[in-house]
Amino acid sequence: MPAWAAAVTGIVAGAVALGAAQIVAGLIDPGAAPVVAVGGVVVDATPGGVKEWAIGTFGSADKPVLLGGIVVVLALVAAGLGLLARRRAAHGTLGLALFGLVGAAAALSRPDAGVAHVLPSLVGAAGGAWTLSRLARRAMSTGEEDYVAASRAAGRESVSARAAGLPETAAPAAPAGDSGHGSAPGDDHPEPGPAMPTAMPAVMRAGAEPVSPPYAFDRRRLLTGATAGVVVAGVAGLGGWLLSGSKDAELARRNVARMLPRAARPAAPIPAGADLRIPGLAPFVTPNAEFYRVDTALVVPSVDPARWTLKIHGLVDRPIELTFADLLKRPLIEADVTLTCVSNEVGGPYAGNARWLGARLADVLREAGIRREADMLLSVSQDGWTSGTPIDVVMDGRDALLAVAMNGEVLPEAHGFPVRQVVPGLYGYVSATKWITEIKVTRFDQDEGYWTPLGWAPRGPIKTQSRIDVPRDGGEVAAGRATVAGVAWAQHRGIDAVEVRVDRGMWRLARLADVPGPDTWRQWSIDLDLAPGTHTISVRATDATGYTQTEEEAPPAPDGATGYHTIAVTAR
Ligand SMILES: Nc1nc2c(c(=O)[nH]1)N[C@H]1C(S)=C(S)[C@@H](COP(=O)(O)O)O[C@H]1N2
Ligand SMILES: [Mo]
Repeated sequence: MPAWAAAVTGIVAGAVALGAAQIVAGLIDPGAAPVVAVGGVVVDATPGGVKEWAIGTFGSADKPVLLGGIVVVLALVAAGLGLLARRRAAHGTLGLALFGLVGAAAALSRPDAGVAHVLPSLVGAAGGAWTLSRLARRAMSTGEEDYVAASRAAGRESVSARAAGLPETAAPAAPAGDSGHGSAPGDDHPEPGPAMPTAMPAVMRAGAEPVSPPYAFDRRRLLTGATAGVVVAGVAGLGGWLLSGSKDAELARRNVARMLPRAARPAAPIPAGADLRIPGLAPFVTPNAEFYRVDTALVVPSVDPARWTLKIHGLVDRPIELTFADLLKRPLIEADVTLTCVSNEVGGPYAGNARWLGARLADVLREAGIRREADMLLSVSQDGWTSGTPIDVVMDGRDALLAVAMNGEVLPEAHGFPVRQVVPGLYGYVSATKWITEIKVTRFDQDEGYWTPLGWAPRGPIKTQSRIDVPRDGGEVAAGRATVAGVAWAQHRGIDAVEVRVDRGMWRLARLADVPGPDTWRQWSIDLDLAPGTHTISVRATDATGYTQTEEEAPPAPDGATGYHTIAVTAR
């Protein structure tokens, strides 16, 4: 078999392996799929800086990019296995078995794994090994089968295979790869005629010298087999994807939608003047579908609210375990809170504002009785991710919530269904645990949240920031009057002023939109006269403590970016 053909058998076997694994994972848990499990291990093992670089470079496409990268690497390895198997079939099987074990080990190592999580990888490896040997045999068996047929024909009719009009590939000397095979594709099992012997080739029974079967490579048979393999892999992969789709979770979300009580303390209506409705400016309320998403979960953890519990333990007088029904029985409050990610660059998109409905975290903690020495809540998500939140912040009266709804809808799966934390004023990595299942009351000198050992600050208060949304950086405007607008935030302190300057000139005060309280971002706008030419426009905000943003530029790590958002526009 030529090398390229061996590589093709390897790649197709790899595809079948992944497809088979996917469909088994679809039945068990999408997180048990080997690519996802290995991806998860890679994410957790990747240094923080690289992760942040990935989030910064690929944005919300970071997960598809990683999964795509893993698939490319796997394809190369699979091609290599095909080449190995060309030398010795056992090597291919061994290689696939090894990969099955790696996938199984990765799946088992995930924090939410059960023993069944090894199955997708093992079934996949078995399917891959079978495909590899099958394909290799198929690509090389033409000669054998035709030889058999020819021998039978010879035995019966005493004529040579050639004279009987059999394909040229029957001849041992047929040029590899270019055998004008005459049969139709898929005609791999010629029906024996009624008179044909069904056991040994006639030539052998006739006592002719045993000739080793004339193996020959048949490109067409390889390609039809490979196509079939790719189709099987595709169908299996798609089936697995559909199976693992969020059908259960969607159903659960609909059930929860019926259970959701009204807020015991509804939020005041959002002031009409909160949204300046300027095209291109982020709307005051971010629609759920447009809300930024940042997390380490390659597949969204699916949590059954009927089985969900929240354990609160550690430095408490009375450990408690709440069910979802328990949570909904509590008085729920509504709060408008803007979430922000610490990895947001100045001017970046990782901020969003929503109306959350949830139980007060402080009340729940008071029932558990927090010990004096405790200063941190280590909240744990279903998928093992953790976040360390300062207790004093949660207990100071702000609307720190165990949230169950977002903008009047049950929490979307990607945003933490069924329950997540929301704490105004803290970056998401130290507060906004999605798919939360556990809170360990502990101390900063004893425990660390997920990102802290990766170089991020243990505590993450949100820094005062402002952003220009309109006009777009690098865009063009008509010379003369131009509206410049954006958002500014300093959660739980509130924004008191926003200033804008053009070409490093004088700072001018922008007009501020209304806000329902200090926990959301605040829109602003200003009309400027822009002479023809290219200009830079900068913005800075002052919060209600009187602090004005620093011009000093700092990267997101370790505790949030600083500096003025500055854009360039050309007026024509
Ligand atoms: N379980 C879990 N919760 C998580 C994270 C995560 O990786 N896993 N990321 C946090 C970070 S860094 C941020 S900024 C917010 C983002 O919330 P969103 O995706 O709903 O916008 O979720 C937080 N909650
Ligand atoms: Mo974040």
